[in-house]
Amino acid sequence: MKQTNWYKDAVIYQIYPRSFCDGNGDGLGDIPGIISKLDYLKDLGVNCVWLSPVYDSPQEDNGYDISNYRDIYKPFGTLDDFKKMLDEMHKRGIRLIMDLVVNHTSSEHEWFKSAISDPKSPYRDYYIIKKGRKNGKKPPNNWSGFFGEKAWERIGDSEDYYLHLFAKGQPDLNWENEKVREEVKDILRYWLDMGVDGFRCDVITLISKDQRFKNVGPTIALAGKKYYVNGPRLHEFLHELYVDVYQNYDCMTVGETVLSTLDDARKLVEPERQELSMIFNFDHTDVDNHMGVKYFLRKFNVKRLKKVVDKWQHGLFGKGWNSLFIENHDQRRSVGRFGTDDTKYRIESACMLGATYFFLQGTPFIYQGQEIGMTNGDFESINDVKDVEAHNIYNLANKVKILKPIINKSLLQVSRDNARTPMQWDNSEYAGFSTVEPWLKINKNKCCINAKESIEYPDSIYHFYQKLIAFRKGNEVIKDGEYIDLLKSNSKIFAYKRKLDDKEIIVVSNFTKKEVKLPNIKGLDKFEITLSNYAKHSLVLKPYETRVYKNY
Ligand code: TEU
Repeated sequence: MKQTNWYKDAVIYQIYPRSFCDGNGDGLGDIPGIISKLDYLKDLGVNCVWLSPVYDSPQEDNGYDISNYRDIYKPFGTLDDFKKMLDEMHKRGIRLIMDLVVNHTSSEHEWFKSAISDPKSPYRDYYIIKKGRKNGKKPPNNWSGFFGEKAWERIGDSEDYYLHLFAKGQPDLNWENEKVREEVKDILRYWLDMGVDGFRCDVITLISKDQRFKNVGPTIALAGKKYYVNGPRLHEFLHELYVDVYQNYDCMTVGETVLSTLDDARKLVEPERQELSMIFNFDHTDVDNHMGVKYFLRKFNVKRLKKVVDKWQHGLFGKGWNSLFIENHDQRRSVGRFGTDDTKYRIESACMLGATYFFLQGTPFIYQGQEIGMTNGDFESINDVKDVEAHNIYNLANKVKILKPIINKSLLQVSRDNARTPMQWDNSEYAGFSTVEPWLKINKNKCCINAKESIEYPDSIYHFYQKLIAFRKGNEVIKDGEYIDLLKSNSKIFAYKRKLDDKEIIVVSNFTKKEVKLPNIKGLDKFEITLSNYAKHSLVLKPYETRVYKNY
């Protein structure tokens, strides 16, 4: 089937189902809730949704632990609800991409239950099960995983262990086994045949493990990553999925590629290699931490951000396609981050960040609530957060003395639950999200930060996002133009140009809460301002002011 590359013209809205809208009054978001908000998404202007997992799951990691890939988690609805949602989205010109979580399953999946209960099970080899060292007293090697735990769990009192790079309830699949790959292809076809338009591929760069399962020397975190990130057969496995499945549908894939470098990314997205349509790189989410560890917070500096953006914009130009995002369900909220302010200048800040990333080359993603400037959760203690990652790290910090003060200080601030508080639809008791107490604490600021208010107020962040989306639509300069950083060494302003033949767009953003003199940008007097978060403009940029100029 002809691939139309529709994703290059998409603006994708991410829905985290348990926190979006509760349609049946049980405190948990669900599919009927999503259906009731589709007109809201259409009015915003997005034309694609990425839906975080809705499959059957014990929810140890909020659905990223799947126990049945062909059914829906009951509290979220039924398959019929899902089909209705898909149909209603398509009717509104909105495509749907699903989350594909196939590095691991849930430990409640039938395959895993069979694999561990019977050493002769045909499913034993679906997982990575190895004999421990010292007659089973020590795990097969010293690898550790993403949630601050050892990567191996002993199977009962046997000598065997299974590998889990995330929580214990998320055993890694053995992609060396051809049967596993065939199962994955069948799952893909099942959803594509139902009409879904593509997949966001969870931790896809972890699927191939170095089969020597070697020990590694001391490391701060993620011991063994050189053996399990971008493993030896990664590209071969992805190409196989493309050839056997993706190329038969007009679909797209976006890989979540933690720890990938630009060189890795090129290999993943160069169209002629036939692997993925695009990837999420996380370099910009690491500009405010040390050594890529989010708990080791570091003061933000816009020059570092510009450097990362420049690298990726040039690095993939003409070679592959970028994804653009500032939030997702694993990141804390963007407003209040990246040098911005989530109190006095919340609206200015949110609009400025929006304009700065929206006109880069690539497909923009908006995470639910970002379009109304939702802020981090107002958590007071670890008891307010539910995320398995936060609790595992908290327990680890309590065991490791030197980590304790660092983690205690940053845990609530960087917890993934900051992005997972219920969507604030209005000012009612449960924020219009539910009619009962929700699964996670609603932020008190629902009183003034909510979708209803944002829709009513003409100068809101929501209406600014509508304009960002409308301006991007069909704009060839934004889609295909080259990227030029205009003020590389300026430590307050992010300014870039997009250029296609003689058509040019310039974005100028003040990343500080102070007024800053507009620097001299050659030829700017011939441009006109087409979008801004301030009504009046002078030779001084106001706090968090952003201006989008064009010369045509
Ligand atoms: O995330 C992968 C991942 O690397 C994150 O766990 C990341 O390390 C962490 O959030 C940083 O704080 C994906 C999903 O997006 C995440 O929600 C899942 O928990 C994880 O995979 C396991 O499926």
